[in-house]
Amino acid sequence: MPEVRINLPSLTINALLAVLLLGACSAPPSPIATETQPQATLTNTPLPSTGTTTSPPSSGITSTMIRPGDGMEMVYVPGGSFILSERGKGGEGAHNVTLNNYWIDQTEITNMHYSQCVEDGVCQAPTACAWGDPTYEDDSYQDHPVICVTWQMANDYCEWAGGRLPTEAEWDYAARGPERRLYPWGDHFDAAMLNFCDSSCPHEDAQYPNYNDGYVKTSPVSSYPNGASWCGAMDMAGNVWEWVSDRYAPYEAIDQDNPQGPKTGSERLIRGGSWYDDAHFLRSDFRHQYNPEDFIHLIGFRCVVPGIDNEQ
Ligand SMILES: [Ca+2]
Ligand SMILES: [Ca+2]
Repeated sequence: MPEVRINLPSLTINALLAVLLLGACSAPPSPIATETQPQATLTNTPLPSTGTTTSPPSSGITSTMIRPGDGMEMVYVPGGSFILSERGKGGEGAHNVTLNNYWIDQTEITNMHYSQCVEDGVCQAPTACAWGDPTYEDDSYQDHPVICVTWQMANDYCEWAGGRLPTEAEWDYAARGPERRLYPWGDHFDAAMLNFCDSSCPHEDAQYPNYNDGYVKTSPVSSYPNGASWCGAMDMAGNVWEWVSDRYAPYEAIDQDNPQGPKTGSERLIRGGSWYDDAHFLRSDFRHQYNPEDFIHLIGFRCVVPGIDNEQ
């Protein structure tokens, strides 16, 4: 796997300042953002969707920004303190976590996004899959999440794009918010909010024989705008599982600032469930450890960029 060595940090911060704009993301997310923004994320020549610009102190839960490296639209997550625990509210290992501000990708990384990194000679093309079939070379799947990527392939992409994989805590907070929701939209499963294991699902234990969500496998990203999380992130439940940066270990009941996860361990974490999963695995607090060298048709990823205002 080639190392990613490009001088993005200083370039990225300046460039991000240049393209900062107020978007239509809100809590609950405005449908305007989902109607107007996804196309912008699929172009190789990303431009702000409005002419409105502002300075970093105005960044808030309603802000969006285009990442220059790959054209991905990101949503702003204001830092905060919250409780993490193994399951639900007040489970094992409950501890307080405090995060700085950050931006998280509005959608999973698509085949179109990923192809830019492959064409740059940095990323490995996901043309093989240990389980399932890759969609990377199928033009009709350009706006679907990239799949069949190992943890390292995901990590390489995010570094190439000028970001990094989210920590588990960052992913969790973007999905569940300060209210600590059990799903991005609330505390109860709602089949209308996501691409999950519906009536067309090939899983032998499919539990929803009478509900059709419209997709047998992956769906184009942002297909369920009503299922957006509090900060406007799409498909945090379902479509594909998402690699996060942390190695797996049970939570310890020790308060932490910007936790990075264990320093050792053979497994990494995936979060959010997929088109192959039911409500149990799709809960936003479900932690699933996985072999980081596996590349299957259920796992993709998204990236984050630290908030500029953290440095002021
Ligand atoms: Ca489905
Ligand atoms: Ca997902």
